[in-house]
Amino acid sequence: MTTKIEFEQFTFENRARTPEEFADIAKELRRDVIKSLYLARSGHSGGSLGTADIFAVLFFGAVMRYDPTNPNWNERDRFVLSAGHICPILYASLARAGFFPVEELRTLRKLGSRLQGHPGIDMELPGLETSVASLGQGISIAVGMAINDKYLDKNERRVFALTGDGELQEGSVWEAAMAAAHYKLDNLCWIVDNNDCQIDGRVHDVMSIYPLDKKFEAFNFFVIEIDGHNFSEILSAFQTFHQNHKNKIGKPTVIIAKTKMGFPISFMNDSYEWHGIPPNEQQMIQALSELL
Ligand SMILES: Cc1ncc(C[n+]2csc(CCOP(=O)(O)OP(=O)(O)O)c2C)c(N)n1
Repeated sequence: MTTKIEFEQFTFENRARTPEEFADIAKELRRDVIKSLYLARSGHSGGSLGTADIFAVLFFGAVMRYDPTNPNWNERDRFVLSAGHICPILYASLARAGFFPVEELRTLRKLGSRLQGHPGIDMELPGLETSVASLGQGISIAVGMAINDKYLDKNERRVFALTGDGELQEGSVWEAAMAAAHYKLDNLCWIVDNNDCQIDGRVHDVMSIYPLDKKFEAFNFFVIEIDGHNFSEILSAFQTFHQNHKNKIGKPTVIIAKTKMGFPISFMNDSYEWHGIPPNEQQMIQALSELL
C-alpha cells in the first residue's frame, strides 16, 4: 500500500437538519466506507454506499433516540441491520455518532477487531443491538424486540430495521411480516433497500419480489415508497412513521426506498458487480475524489 489512509476524529450531532447538511454527512459516511473497505481488502461496497443517505437521516436527523455516552439507555430506539453484510455503513454511522473512536474504522474485518465482516454481539461493540449475518433473521429479531416493547415492557421505544430486497426472497422474512401485522406493531419501522441488485444479478431476474407495495399492503402494513437518495423524502417518511407510532395506528410501517447500489460513485453506480467487493487502491482514490 502506498496511500496513507487517515480518519479524522469528529462526530455529528443527532438533530434536525437541512437536506444540504444531510448531503455533507452522507458524503463523510461514504468516505469512511470506502476507506475502511479498502483497508480491509474485502467486504460489501455496493449496499453500504447505496444506503448512506438513509443512514445520514436515520442517525443524524433526530429520527432515532439514542445516547452514545450511554449505549444501553433504557429509552433508546433500536436499529437492526438485517442486511448484516452492509455493516461498513452501520459502523461508520455508529463511529460518527460517537459510540466508539472513528479511528477504529480502520480495523474493519481484521482478526480480533470489534468490527467484524458481519456484526457479532459477542464483540461488545457499543451501539450494536444484535448479531446479524444470516439474511432474514435480523428482521425477525426486530419484530421480537417490537413485541417486547409494545406488550411486555409497554414502553415508547421504537424499532427500526433495514433489510435488503434480495433478502426478501427468504421465506422467514414473510413470517416476520405476518407476525408484525398480527401483533399490530406500530412501533416497527421496516426499511427496504430496494436497489433491485443482489449478489449475482438483478432481483427481478433472479427471483422477483414484486409488486412490493402490494405485497406489504396485503400483509397489512402502512406502506411508504420513496426515492432513497432524496433527503426530503427520507425525512418525511420517518416523520410519517413517528405519527403512525404516536397515533397508534395498529399497523407496522414499511418504507420501500428505491436506491442505487454503489451510488453515487461513477464506476459502481447501479451495478450488482459491486455487491461484495472492495475498491482497490486506484478505485479508492477515484471514489474519494468523487466524494469531495
Ligand atoms: C441465509 C443467507 N443466505 C445467503 C447469504 C449470502 N448473501 C449475503 S448478501 C446476499 C445477497 C442479498 O441481496 P440484497 O438483500 O439485495 O442485498 P444487496 O445486494 O443489495 O447488498 C447473499 C445471498 C446470507 N448472508 N444469508
